[in-house]
Amino acid sequence: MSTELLNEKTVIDYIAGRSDLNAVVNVGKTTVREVGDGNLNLLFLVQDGSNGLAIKQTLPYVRSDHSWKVTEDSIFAEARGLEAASEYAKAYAPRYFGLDADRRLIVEEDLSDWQVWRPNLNGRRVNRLAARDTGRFIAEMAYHTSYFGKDEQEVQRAAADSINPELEQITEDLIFTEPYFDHVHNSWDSRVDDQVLALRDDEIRTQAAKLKYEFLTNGEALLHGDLHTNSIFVRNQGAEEDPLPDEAAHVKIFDYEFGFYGPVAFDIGILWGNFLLAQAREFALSSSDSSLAVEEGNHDGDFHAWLLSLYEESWQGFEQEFRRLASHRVNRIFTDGFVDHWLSRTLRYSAGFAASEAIRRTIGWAKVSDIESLDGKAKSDASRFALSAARRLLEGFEGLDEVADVRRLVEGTAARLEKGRQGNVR
Ligand code: SR1
Ligand code: MG
Repeated sequence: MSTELLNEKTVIDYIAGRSDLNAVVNVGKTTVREVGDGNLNLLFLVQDGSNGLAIKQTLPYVRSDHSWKVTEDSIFAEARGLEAASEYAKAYAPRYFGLDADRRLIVEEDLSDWQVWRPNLNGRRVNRLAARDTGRFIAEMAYHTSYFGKDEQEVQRAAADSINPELEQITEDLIFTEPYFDHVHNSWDSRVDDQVLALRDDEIRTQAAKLKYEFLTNGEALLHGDLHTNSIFVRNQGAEEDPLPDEAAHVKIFDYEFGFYGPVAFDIGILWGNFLLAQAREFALSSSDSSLAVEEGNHDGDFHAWLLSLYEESWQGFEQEFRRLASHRVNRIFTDGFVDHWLSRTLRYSAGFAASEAIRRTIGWAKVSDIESLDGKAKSDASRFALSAARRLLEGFEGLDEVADVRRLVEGTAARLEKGRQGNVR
């Protein structure tokens, strides 16, 4: 039986009944808004003018398709992720007020003075050091929940406690299978038919299968599991003469319900896939015949260059932090050479997972506003860019040597498609 869902009125009664929460917000003065735009949850923001709380409750169905039933137990993954992030990557996590297992909800800090990253990217706003700090977040979680930072039995117990099979199944289907077949969840602009149909090919499926198998079998660390740019809050940068200090946290990571023990590269790859989607939008908007104007006050060239730098910035944030942490490793057989090997392998799979994410967000279920908010030719240009770069990453991820290769591949895609704007170049 499903849990009783809260609404904007009953959420106040709920807080009134919990002394730990009504000590934070004054229930006599609160306003409540349901602001969830994820697929699987309600999200209530409760504010009293000075303080706020966010209450996230799982839905028993997909918000946009109530006939698609989903377990409400993903709230336990959410709670595990929030708990781990609060312990290991505190600067980058919302303050966590705990799980109510019976009501299938968690309570966390209200971060409405931060901004969700994707709309900022869509609006061509630069968020300095957000990529670095997301990389650092991934490194903290990777080190502290894996065999690098814990002993073997601890990791194996934590992995067993973190299974999340129903939500993993969603990822397995939506990311790693459906886009490569004819499936009712798929849709796309008919101008990229050629690219979509070209994905239904055994060599491409073999590459997708390698990534799916890695996702299924490499349970090395507790992942976020859905680290796209709508799962990341970024911070107002302040005036140019008064920027956030470099050492302040520039991101807060939320929405942990897809978490499980999987490959660290999956979190990096989902992030990179979304950078690629932002680049696809940028490519479409930079077209001379685009009717969509660049937002006033933004330097197009600066934004473009910054966007291209995000793969390196996030990887360097990740690698530097991981190497710093991994200088103290629990497993003494893990030599420096092994750390180098692990990082190289993680880099390659990150590029592969980036391709999987970009493809599914372009043609599969659960699309993104980077492309969906475009119309006509701009939308098909963005789709073509995303599919073209992703295909090259999918074909070549195993041969990448360094993170700059990812940027070069994206730049090469832009140059190639620019030449063939009028043609049908893949
Ligand atoms: C049914 S949930 C669909 C998608 O939304 C989330 O963002 C995940 O990426 C999932 O695949
Ligand atoms: Mg989510």
